[in-house]
Parts: sequence; structure tokens; C-alpha cells
Amino acid sequence: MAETKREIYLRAIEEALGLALPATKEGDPAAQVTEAMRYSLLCGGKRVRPSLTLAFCELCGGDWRRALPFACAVEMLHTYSLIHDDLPCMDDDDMRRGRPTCHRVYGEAMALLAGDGLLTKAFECALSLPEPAPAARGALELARLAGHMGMVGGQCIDLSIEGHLSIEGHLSTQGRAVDMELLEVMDQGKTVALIAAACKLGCIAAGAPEDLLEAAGRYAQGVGMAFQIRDDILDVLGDAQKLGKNTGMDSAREKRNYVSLLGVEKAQELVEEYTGKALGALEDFPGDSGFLREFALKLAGRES
Ligand code: GRG
Repeated sequence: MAETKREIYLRAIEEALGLALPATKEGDPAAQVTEAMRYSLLCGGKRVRPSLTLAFCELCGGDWRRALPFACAVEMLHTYSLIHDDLPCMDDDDMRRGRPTCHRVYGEAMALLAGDGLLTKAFECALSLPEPAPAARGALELARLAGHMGMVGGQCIDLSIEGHLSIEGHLSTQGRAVDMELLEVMDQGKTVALIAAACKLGCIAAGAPEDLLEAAGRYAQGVGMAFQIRDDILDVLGDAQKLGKNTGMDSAREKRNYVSLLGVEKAQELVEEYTGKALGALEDFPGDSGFLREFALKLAGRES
């Protein structure tokens, strides 16, 4: 049977990631940190973000293979954020992508360095695009969206809500009730920003005009918010299942997210509303957007 577009993308992404981060020779001083980086990067994951990069490149009329350095960059940056998020000083998680977290295997210091290594390597990859102008533009977009005004900023709000961090000034969440507005600001940073980078980098690799980058940003807003809210729903339903409950509401109350504010049903309605917005943004593209349409719909109903 012929491979689907998703399978073709996935195969290319896995191959490109492995080539971008080869194992080092025995005795190399970087051998252990490279192993820790490869452990987290090459062990599954849905590859949502790099698939978006390739699909947007193709939608904008580019050869999707040319966007592979950007796709690898986005996935490396995402993996760094997961490694750091799992550390004891943040979410303190033992399992990730179906196996023990990086720090559980390599220790905290090495996991911190593996994350740092992947963050840095992401920019090396982005800047390795053969044409210097789109390479620089892509790296700039990635830096802006992943940094303190994007993903890192969103993570700060999350830690502040969970009581791990107090932030002075305009980002302070102390004493503020967790409402829909605050959740949206947090998720725009924590989740949407990197998804937006993934989509925009695909357009940049294809040499698309600014109005299409803007439309890709709108698609990312819709898909990114839907992805996060669906994640909240799966989290709560997963917890409820573990506890043998029929509804996730008890465990949802402990966490502050869309399910704790709205309940599962209304949260899923919001997933569908945001997905509709994403589909609307695709109308601005002249090319065949069937893959990205299906992708958004699949993510809205995903089970893992
Ligand atoms: C540490 C700077 C820093 C940021 C961390 C990624 C992140 C921000 C936190 C992880 C927790 C979380 C629920 C983030 C929201 C984004 C999200 C749903 C990440 C998981 O992405 P998937 O489902 O993971 O695409 P895979 O493993 O499939 O790649």
C-alpha cells in the first residue's frame, strides 16, 4: 500500500533528526551529553511540529525536503523544552514519551546540559538552510517565539500558577484568580508559540510572502489552542481512569486548566471552536490544504 503523506513526512523527519545528531565516537568528551540528547530526541514523539513545518512549505509551493533543517530545529527545541520541563525543579516527571525521563536516566546535571545542547543545536540546524536569507529569518522567528516573550514566558506563568515561582511586575499571577484569560495568555506562550514557529518556518523555507506567514500564524493559533485544551482533557481523563473514576472533575480541580474551569464537555466544544478557526485560516492559501485540514481535525480528536 502506498505511504500516506503523514508517513512520508514522519520517515523523512526521523531520518533527518538521526543524521543531524549522530552518535559520537567512543571516548569523545561529548559522548555522554550526545547520548542524552539522542535518548530524548530519537525516542518517538508525535512529531506534530516538524510535520507542520513540512506541510506549510509544501502548501506554499516549496519542495518540503528543503524545509527539513527547519523541521529538525523545531523538534530539537521542543525536545529541549520537554527535558527541562520534566526536571525536579519544574514538573518533576518520571516518564516521557513512554520511557524514563532524561534526568532519571542521566542525572539532573546531564539532563540540563542535554536540553541546553538541543536548544543550541536547533539554531545550528535552522542556520544550516542553504540560502542565508531564509535561514536567518527562520532562526529569528524561532528565537522570538521560543524565548522569554514566547514559550519561556508561558512556562513562567505556568510555574507561577502552580506556585513554584513568584514573578514581580506585569506577569505576576500572585493573588490573581486563574481565569480563562490567564490560561489563554499562558497557553499562547507555552504551546501556541512553538506551533506558530513550526508553521511559519515552513512558509519561510518556501519563500512565501508575509500575508501567508500571517495566515499560517492564525492556523497555529487555532490548532495550538485546540491542541493544548485537548491535552488538558486527556490529562484529566487519564488521571480519572487511573483513579477508577467516571469523571475527571475531582482531579481537574487540583490542576488549573480549561477542564477545571469548564468541564470536559465545554472544553471539547472549545477545542472544536479553535479548530474551526484554524480551518478558516487555510482558506487564504491558494494551494491544496487538505493535509493540514485533516491534521487539525485529527489533533482535535486525538486520544494520546
Ligand atoms: C521548559 C522553557 C520550558 C518550556 C516548557 C513544553 C513545555 C514548555 C511544557 C511541557 C508541558 C506541556 C503540557 C506543554 C504544553 C505543550 C505540550 C502539549 C507538549 C507536549 O507536546 P506533544 O504532545 O509531545 O507534541 P510529543 O512527545 O508527542 O512530542
